[in-house]
Amino acid sequence: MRPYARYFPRMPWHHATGELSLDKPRILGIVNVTPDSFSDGGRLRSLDDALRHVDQMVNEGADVIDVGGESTRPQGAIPVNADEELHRVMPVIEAVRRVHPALPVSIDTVKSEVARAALDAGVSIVNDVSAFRLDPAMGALCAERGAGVVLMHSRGGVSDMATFTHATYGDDVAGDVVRELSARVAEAVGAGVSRDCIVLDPGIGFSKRGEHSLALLAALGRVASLGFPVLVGVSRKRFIGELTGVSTPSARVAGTVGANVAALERGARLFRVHDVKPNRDALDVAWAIMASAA
Ligand code: HH2
Repeated sequence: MRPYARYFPRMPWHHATGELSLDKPRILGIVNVTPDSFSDGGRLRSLDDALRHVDQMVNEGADVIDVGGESTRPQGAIPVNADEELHRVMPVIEAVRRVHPALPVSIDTVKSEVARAALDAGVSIVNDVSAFRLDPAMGALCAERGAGVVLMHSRGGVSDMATFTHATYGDDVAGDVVRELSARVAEAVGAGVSRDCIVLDPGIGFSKRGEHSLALLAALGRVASLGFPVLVGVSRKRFIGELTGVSTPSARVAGTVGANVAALERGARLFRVHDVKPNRDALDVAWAIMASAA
């Protein structure tokens, strides 16, 4: 088999308002409506700011907009209640749906109450960084609505999942993550979620030290071999700062691009990023090279 043939073609990702073909790298542009996110907290102060940011990401090639109203920042995030989270995300979701009606929107939440309101407002995808661990009602809700779901690997709760509290692995980090993700898939499928709605995410930086994130990215093919499309969220993360010495998260763009291209080559098809343009260009060029060898 030629080197990349196993990655072509991919089945589309089904979600609540249609499907997203995965015959090229797909980008989820991040909209954090949070005062405390680790790299961009408090940046979007008004609805106009958020919409301008969305317009820019769409013009730069984002395929999906991922809206989140609760930070999981490494320095101990402060959990928010559903009312506060809804108060933050719903105006943005409603405005994006109005201005870009054909654009799939995903909601980054661990709460079914928030996911339900977002789906009612036309959101297509539920991105749950706890993979339905923290709210058991998520599975049935996503199944009933035909939502696309991102099941991300993590351990612990919102306030400690991005810390090292639960970062204990055996010799084979990827093996541990694949086993735990498989259990989350079983839970989702058991709740009625269709297999073609599921995307898996290794949870880079979540309950993982730098060495764990690197080992996982290196072995990403093992996550891909579970048979679901793979999404990675490396954007501006701490392990990139450790490798490059760049301490300001927003300056970690080049390191982010490097990690995303390496992930693409190892089977990732979806990329959650803050900086769309540099990632779009790099992933498209890397993909063209891979496709010409397939
Ligand atoms: N990372 C973050 C949040 N949501 N979702 C998925 N599927 N994968 C990820 O890796 C992921 C995610 C954390 O990053 P960010 O949104 O930039 O920061 P914060 O949690 O501080 O808002």
